[in-house]
Amino acid sequence: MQVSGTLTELLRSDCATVVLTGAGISAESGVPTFRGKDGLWNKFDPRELATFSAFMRNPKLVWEWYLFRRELISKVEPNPGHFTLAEMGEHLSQLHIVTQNVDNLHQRAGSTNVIELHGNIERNKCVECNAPMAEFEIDPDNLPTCQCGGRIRPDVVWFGEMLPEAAIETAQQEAAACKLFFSVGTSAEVYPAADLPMIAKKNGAYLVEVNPHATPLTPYADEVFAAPSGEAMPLIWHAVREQSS
Ligand code: BJW
Ligand code: ZN
Repeated sequence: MQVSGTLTELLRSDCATVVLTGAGISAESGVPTFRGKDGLWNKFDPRELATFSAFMRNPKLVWEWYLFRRELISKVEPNPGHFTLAEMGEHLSQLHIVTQNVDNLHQRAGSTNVIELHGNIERNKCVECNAPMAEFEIDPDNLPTCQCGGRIRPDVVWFGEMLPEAAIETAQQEAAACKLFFSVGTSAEVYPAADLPMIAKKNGAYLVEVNPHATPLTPYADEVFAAPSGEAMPLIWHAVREQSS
């Protein structure tokens, strides 16, 4: 794996940089991805688990699925991909992390100001009034309700639902304004997140993809690291730091 001079120069110039992450960045921590051979959607049907109508039809089933994943996520640790991004954030004044992940691992690695496009699995909210509910322990046989009477659901974005307005608007603005855009560990198949790299590219940004497998974005990338993010991100950052010293 080689890091180009263009990429190290861009990072050294402290230019506006956006990093879009997906499930692949957490794969090396032991969090399953969604698509592909070992992906969650290979074993579980998203129409029964990741839509609002599925939740209203069978809240117990959907909650059991989210409780299982909460438990799994609570037991894993951030990996070198997350830690490298956190370290980059300490040195680069205009680094923006935009994640599709709901697992909190960027924050646990030390990144601040992470834009969460698809919510956070640790939070709950009311289906009626959107009020947050802090209680973490949920009993699937005795599901809680809000003061308003609405059902409590995980605060994540399901298919067919709008993304949090401020999060997607800020991400789109940062994508349009950046000079360097990284797409890390995402299949780039789910919209509107999948538009962000192309927004950046159309506005002149240098597009870098980090993913062991090709995606619909690969032909448009200026530089591709066909490797796990836990290896590629430290390598890239090391090349920048080495040049600076
Ligand atoms: C590694 C690695 C390693 C492995 N290192 N890499 C326009 C066109 C077509 C369709 C639509 C459109 N606009 C909207 C839609 C509909 C839909 C959509 O995009 N569908 C597509 C599937 C076709 N989008 C929506 O419904 C969104 N809402 C919306 O647009 O509202 C407006 C609207 C409403 C109604 C109609 C029209 C418009 C909402 C999307 C919500 C997505 N929710 C989920 C679940 C979140 C909660 C939960 O966790 O349970 O979000 S689905 C799932 O996919 C999750 C992810 O965030 C998201 C993206 O997946 P991601 O992160 O890319 O993971 P994978 O598994 O796909 O890929 C992992 C990658 O990692 C792979 O490439 C590996 O190779 C790689 N990898 N190891 C680096 N070590
Ligand atoms: Zn309510």
